Amino acid sequence: MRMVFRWYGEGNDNVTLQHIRQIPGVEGIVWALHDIPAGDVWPLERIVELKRTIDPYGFHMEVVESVNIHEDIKLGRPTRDTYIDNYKQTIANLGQVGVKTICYNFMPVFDWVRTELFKELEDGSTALFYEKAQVADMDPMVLVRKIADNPDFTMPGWEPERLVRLSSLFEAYKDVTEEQLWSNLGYFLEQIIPVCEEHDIKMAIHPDDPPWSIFGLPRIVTGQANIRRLLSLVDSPYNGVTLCSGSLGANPDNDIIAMIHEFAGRIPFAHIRNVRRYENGDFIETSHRTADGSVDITGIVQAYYETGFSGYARPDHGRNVFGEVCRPGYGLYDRAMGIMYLWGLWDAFERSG
Ligand code: DNO
Repeated sequence: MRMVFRWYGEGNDNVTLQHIRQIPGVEGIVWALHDIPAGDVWPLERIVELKRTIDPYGFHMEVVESVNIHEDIKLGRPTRDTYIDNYKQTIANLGQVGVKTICYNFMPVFDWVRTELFKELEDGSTALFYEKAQVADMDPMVLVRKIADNPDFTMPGWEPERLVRLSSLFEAYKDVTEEQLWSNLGYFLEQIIPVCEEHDIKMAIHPDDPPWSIFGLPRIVTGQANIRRLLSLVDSPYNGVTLCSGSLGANPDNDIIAMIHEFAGRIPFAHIRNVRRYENGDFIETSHRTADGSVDITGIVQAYYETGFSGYARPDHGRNVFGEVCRPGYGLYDRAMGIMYLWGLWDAFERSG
């Protein structure tokens, strides 16, 4: 297990590289050029500039999260070929600074969705919360109007470019079935994976979060059978998955430990975090500790240990604790505690063989 830590970049993140360096066992920074719109090439100069910032702290930058996919690729529009060519160029540029894994997702329109950013837990800390009924009852067009009336309206994880022309996007997806989305994903991967092989960079798709359809949009990376299908679209070790225990864990039917065993060798990147599920389908993010949520983090780390996992891992969303001022889910303190828990489990499994 090679521990890495997500950082949004200077001026974009209150967490500093100096502080990240003080968390035991972190070897690399998970990064992205967050201001480059999906579909554009990531310029080599910008990548090298960031490398110069990170290098002095002794971190590698082998993991990128995310190079986002232009909606035209997901929609299978004729213009997709231009955006796929740009993606290939970005892969080549990333290869030049030693990137080994690209995390991405194939969720139409939205990335991760929550209904509350600072929901209070019983100990007074706050965490990201998802109220199922609120999203289920929300008319996407009401959402579109809300955004149009308030240009600053946003939700965590929503990349600004996805909000542009939201209503036309909903319109465009109206007739896109899950099968079409699968076929568009297959088309993309067939073109990208040979380029990844050439540059020794693994693609690692992130599961849909939450792992079910929202706002009537198709979502296809939601569970074990779907991930199996995804991996068979192009049967190469370069076509892999970011196994996110928090995203998949929102659905009680997902057996993450079974997935780690089945997909061993095809998981270049692990996101490890806990969620507490409620009977009505709501969920809240908790500390990483097994006892605090519904996901068996102990069993998950054990499964990684038993399958000889040598990929990258990062703690995922933390709670907001100790009054820290930070991006929701991405504070220093709770993610640092999460890392120590993960290492504690790992070291104990290693000791007992
Ligand atoms: C949330 C993240 C996701 C993830 C993307 C990958 O915190 O796990 O936003 O970065 O879905 O493309």
